[in-house]
Amino acid sequence: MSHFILHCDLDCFFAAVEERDNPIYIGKPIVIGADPKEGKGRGVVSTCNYEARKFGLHSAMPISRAYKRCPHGIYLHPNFEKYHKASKEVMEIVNSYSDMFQQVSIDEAYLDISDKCINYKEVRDLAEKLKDEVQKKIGITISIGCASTKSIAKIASDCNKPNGITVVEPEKIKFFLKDLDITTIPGIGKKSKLYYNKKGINTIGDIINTPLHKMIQLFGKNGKWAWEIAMGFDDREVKEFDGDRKSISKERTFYEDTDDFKVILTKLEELNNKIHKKVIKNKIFYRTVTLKIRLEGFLTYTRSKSFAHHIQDKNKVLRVIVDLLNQFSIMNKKVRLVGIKLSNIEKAPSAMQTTLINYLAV
Ligand code: TTP
Ligand code: MG
Repeated sequence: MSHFILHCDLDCFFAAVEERDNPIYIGKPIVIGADPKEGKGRGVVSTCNYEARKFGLHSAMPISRAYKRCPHGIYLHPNFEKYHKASKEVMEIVNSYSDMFQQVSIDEAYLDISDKCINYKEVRDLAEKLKDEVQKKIGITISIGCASTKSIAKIASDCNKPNGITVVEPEKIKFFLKDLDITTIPGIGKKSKLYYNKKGINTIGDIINTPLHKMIQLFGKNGKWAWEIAMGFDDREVKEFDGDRKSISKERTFYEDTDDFKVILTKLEELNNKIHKKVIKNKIFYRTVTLKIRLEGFLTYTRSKSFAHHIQDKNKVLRVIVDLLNQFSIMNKKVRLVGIKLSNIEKAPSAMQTTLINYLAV
């Protein structure tokens, strides 16, 4: 059976929700993020609309730099409640097109529609219908990539943004990929790009023309992954929780760096609650808890603690997090990001046995 996979990604998501709710913003540069304080603000841009992108603005750019480039923009504080509601509504629609659904972030999801379509014409029609339904019911646009693998679908969804559908049939994968910059491969960022470029690899076509053993010799594991993606090899399935996953984590950047312990702890509690919703839904047990902290200036630290046995206990995790946070000397620096990771994970039922053994051993 052919595989038909969609990758759906909302267009400038937070900004799109703001435009939807305030039509007077349409056509003007909208920037969501920290308060720019006329160029003196700290923190970063969460996202911006296409008008703002024309001035070179993008996600994660310091808000002070954004303000210098675009002082006449409309700067808005993020309204997460609103974005989460919109995300949930969109994801419900996406999920209604297939049960094989995997949400991977607030604004992107994969959908396996292999049993719903028999050819790429039908795949395109389904994607069109889905896109129209989201636009009509939620009032924001979505871009969709359609292909036989997750990685090609993801790369494709970015090719016709905003509000576009890109279908890449299996026999056209190499043609589609060959001129794209290597950073379109998820996992090759700005830093790796420099390294790849030094070795003469600029486009995905250059990877296609390099034998696998050479890619491994030059770039190790990352090279092998990049080569497989370039060749269109990717057998990862669309599933809500990948059983092969080694960890589950969540992190957040503060809109303004903070040294307020209460604010930091509240954010960690929020992250812990979110992780545990997933943990419970997917019957995950874990042994190790890691706290991640990034200070202003981008120094990042992690501290971990492991339990003797697998557990699934939100309160225990929070206690560990508080302990780890207390051990942490932040040297009068402000905190930019916090994260929690649960690792050494196991899925029920074998994990259930472990806890049963623990229970009996008590
Ligand atoms: P993205 O899908 O990366 O960006 P986007 O939807 O704004 O724009 P595009 O049209 O290119 O897809 O991220 C989704 C949302 O996540 C984004 O609207 C805001 C938030 N976000 C941040 O808060 N910080 C970040 O650094 C990034 C990349 C995203
Ligand atoms: Mg998006």
